[in-house]
Amino acid sequence: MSDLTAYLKAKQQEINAALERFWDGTEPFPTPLIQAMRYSLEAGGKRLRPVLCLAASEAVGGSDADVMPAACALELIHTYSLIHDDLPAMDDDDLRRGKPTCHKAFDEATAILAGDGLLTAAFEVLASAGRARRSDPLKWLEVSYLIARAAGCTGMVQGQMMDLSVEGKAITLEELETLQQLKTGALIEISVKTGALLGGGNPQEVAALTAYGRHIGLAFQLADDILNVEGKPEIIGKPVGSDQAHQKITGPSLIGLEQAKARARELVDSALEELEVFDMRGQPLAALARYIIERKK
Ligand code: GRG
Repeated sequence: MSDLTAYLKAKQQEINAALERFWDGTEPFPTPLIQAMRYSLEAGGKRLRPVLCLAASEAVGGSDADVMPAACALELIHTYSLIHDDLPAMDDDDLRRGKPTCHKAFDEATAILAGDGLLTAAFEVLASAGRARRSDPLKWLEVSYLIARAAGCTGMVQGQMMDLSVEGKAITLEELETLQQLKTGALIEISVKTGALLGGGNPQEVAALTAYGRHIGLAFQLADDILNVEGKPEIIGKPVGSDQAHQKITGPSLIGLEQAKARARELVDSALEELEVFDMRGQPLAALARYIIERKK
């Protein structure tokens, strides 16, 4: 795990430096909107999605620079989704990443707009990469399309809607996994896939890494649900037990804690099998897959 800790730290620093450059273009507007966007983006997230994007590029022999705009776009989208998810109309949470949620630190209207600003910024970053000198615009067009499909009404936003609409209803494990694949898994899967594509992976490599991403996406949500049962609030940065209090259907509530853990392990094993063709270059992805279910926050 200590190797992974060093790897994560190095990649997080690189990603944070790249994200920092986005604000240069906003200098004429030092408003509460920009402050709220920065507040949430810089609140101490793990940067898991961009790290996965970079690690997938590495696995196929690409560089971090090849994929960095996509990595940044994924974190911008992820942060927007958390701000909106915390709003009173959705989960109504007061704490995120150990700090007051965006609408608590600012106000509701500013938080809605900060989310809108971050989502739009993601596609600005992708389009900027496509129009930069020496870039292949079609490659960035394809990646923008794939990310839009994974984030919007055919992916994460659809999953969030399904999550709201099943409240209080009985659903099967299969239905729960479909919902969770969209809500959380789609963005994780596309993080890995875009890394593989932009890093120059061949079709077989892209397919294997996409399957890896799908497995760890589901495992990640299960791990999150498990942490909501037995995590430590001081480490997670928010209270635990909220799923049970809201009678939310989760892996642990549907099949029990031990079965949910076993399912998460099974998913990670399937993800690891997809990495067998990647030799040493797939090691960071293997460590990340294990980390997803071993993490404490
Ligand atoms: C509001 C459109 C819209 C979508 C929200 C992803 C999501 C959909 C809501 C988040 C709800 C939630 C807590 C889901 C569990 C999985 C998850 C996304 C956890 C947070 O991601 P981490 O652990 O967060 O990567 P950090 O803070 O490390 O970036």
